[in-house]
Amino acid sequence: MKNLGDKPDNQLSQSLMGHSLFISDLHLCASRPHITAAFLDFLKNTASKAVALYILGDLFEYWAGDDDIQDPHHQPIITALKRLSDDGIKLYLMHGNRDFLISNVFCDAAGMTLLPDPSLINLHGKTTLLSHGDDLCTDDVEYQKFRLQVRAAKWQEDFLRLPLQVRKDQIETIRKRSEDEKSQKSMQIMDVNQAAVDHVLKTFHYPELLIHGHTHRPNQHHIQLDGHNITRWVLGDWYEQGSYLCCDQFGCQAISPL
Ligand code: LP5
Ligand code: MN
Repeated sequence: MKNLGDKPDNQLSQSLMGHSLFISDLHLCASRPHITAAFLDFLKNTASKAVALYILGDLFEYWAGDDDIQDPHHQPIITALKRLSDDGIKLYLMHGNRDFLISNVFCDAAGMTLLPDPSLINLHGKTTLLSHGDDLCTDDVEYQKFRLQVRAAKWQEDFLRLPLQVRKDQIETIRKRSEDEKSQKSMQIMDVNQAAVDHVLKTFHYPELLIHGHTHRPNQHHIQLDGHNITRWVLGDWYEQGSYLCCDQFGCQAISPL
């Protein structure tokens, strides 16, 4: 597994040539086979023409551990990603709140490089900060408490020692609880907090672009911060149909539906 740092080093710099694609929140699962088919088609016919594909979290509905790699739903996805990687397309993966247990076994099999959240890159000449986006939802206090707990290395070590089926059963319980709690939360609470966005933009020295997913509210926001013009792109989910962001040296364009 290649695991890169959070500075815009040369390895992560895209040349001015070609274009890069960004997707997130596909939530792939066996019960939505048409979305898996749309993703496989996207890899074959769209991502194959790009220089790089960035998957900014929640590729899967959930990931219980890399020992689930042999699942019949996962295999064609891994094979298609590896084929693309072998063809020379750079594949980057960032953890989402549902698949943060993806580790090196998956990444090696799929030919992907795991990116930390957040990661700063040089995107065809533009400084660009990438994130899943859940860390920016600081008003969602209950979620942030949960996040802190399950992102701790010790917790993950203990969890991954449980048998796969026990892990899946526990995840089902959390998913139900999460759905119940989300129905009680306001849309505002589940969106990014502007102060958290400003803070990360300042920390990373005012990148020209911020690209993230998670909120499922695809949009383009123009931010003026301390005299800097910054664009925040929010990626769409793939619940009903696919969508992606395509960026080259001239700018970015949201494409939806596929
Ligand atoms: O994903 P989304 O957008 O639907 O909802 C998120 C937040 N919910 C989650 C939970 C996931 O959706 C489902 C679980 C993923 C599996 C991860 C694998 C490993 C974990 C295994 C745990 C046993 O992330 C939701 C946010 C929403 O985004 C918007 O930002 O609101 O957050 C919640 O609803 C969480 C609740 O507020 C708090 C849940 C507390 C559960 C406490 C259980 C204690 C036991 C846990 C064991 C450590
Ligand atoms: Mn998410």
